[in-house]
Amino acid sequence: MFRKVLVANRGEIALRVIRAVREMGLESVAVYSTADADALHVKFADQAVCIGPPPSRQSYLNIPQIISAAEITGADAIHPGYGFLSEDAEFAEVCQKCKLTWIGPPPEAMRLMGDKISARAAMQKAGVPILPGTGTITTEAELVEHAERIGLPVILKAAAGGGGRGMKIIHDRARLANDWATGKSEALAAFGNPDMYMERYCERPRHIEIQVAGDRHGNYAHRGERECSIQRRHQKVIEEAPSVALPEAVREELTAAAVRAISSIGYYNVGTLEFLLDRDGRFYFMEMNTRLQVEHPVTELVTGVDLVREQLRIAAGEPLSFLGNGTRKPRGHAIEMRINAEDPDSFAPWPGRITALHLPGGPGVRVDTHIYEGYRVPSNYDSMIAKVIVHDLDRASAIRRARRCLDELVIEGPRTNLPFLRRLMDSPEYRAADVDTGFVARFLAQSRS
Ligand code: MV4
Repeated sequence: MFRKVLVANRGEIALRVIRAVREMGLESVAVYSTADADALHVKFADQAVCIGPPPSRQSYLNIPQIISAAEITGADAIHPGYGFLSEDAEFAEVCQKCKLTWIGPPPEAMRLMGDKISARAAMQKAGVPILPGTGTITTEAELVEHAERIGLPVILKAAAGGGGRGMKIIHDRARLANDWATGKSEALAAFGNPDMYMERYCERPRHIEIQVAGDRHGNYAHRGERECSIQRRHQKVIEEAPSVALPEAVREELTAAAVRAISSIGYYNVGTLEFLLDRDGRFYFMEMNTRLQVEHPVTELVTGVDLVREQLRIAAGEPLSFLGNGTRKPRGHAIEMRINAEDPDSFAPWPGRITALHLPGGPGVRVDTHIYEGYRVPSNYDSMIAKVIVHDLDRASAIRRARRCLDELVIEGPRTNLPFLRRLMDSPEYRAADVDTGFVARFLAQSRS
């Protein structure tokens, strides 16, 4: 086991990782930008190193600065959290070259999954269902041929994209060439890679993801699904475990496919396979996230597994602490609500000082947050300032508990999405779990008309 872990992140996830590190009897090193000098992760860690000015490029994405911080403090492992450098295969390799244990998956698997075209090919090879689609489209003639073969509507996606960036949904043949051209230039600008591929467009799907983990001894396991259909512009707002939309037979197939997928690529550490679940209960691989996810706590609450501790154990060469697949049923129901400092109507970020704070508590309540009274939410980073996660016997009681927490939570200073969360949770569609990836957009359109 390594002895000192540098946490290359900020905010609530830096705290989450530092907590696991401390519980395992290890030392922690925080890194921070000058905008985060007053941040809790700096105070919680055993040591802290300033790595640069507020812009992420110059601090939390600055590989040489982070490696130097590890060397100066004698850290022997790096945990990247989520976002920032967490899916950067090159960073993982640099860590390894510098004799720092990378607390994450094999860089080759990160690269394979980072390219959505090679990811599709790998999944097909592993016998995981994918939607009818293509590789990189090279000519306009090819573009039209593929669209005719697959049938409209189709979706064009950037090979280097992910998380919904650079997608074009095409219902009309006349738009194909134009949207492809625009897509390519947007992809080139955003990712430095213009490659686009096509898939059949799946209408009103649910977004279901499977938590997986592998160790360095060839053990592979899943820890069930999360229902993540409640998103706004590809940002998840509410996540749950388990999904109430998944018939047991489909759950069995889906989790088995996810375990097949990671065993076929020799994946280790934790990861998530994202699937689209269509209206007929068929599922298709969408993408794999080779990192810990924001919504990991809902899985922790229904499985009792500490996923960050698991990551540290796996990176240290220890076997998975949970073997077997689906042998233990999820216990109860968990719901996570993301609290953002933003205008509740326009969703524009709303940085500023927290002047009053009261966090919810009581049975079955977990709050993962880095904010405190007097803390100033900087404008340089993500607007998510807290996650309220509840656990109860079943979905109906978990919703009541979640709703009670929203009433207890007081954040003064910046405006937050609390009013939006309350309205969402009070909607009949949410109550009935009658949701798909278009739910939030329809809900907003309706409440505005
Ligand atoms: C799709 C899709 C339907 N059909 N692909 C969105 C994020 C990225 N992971 C891929 N995404 C999707 N890919 C096919 N072939 C639907 C989504 C999707 C989505 C699309 C529009 C609006 C919201 C969405 C939320 C989740 C997934």
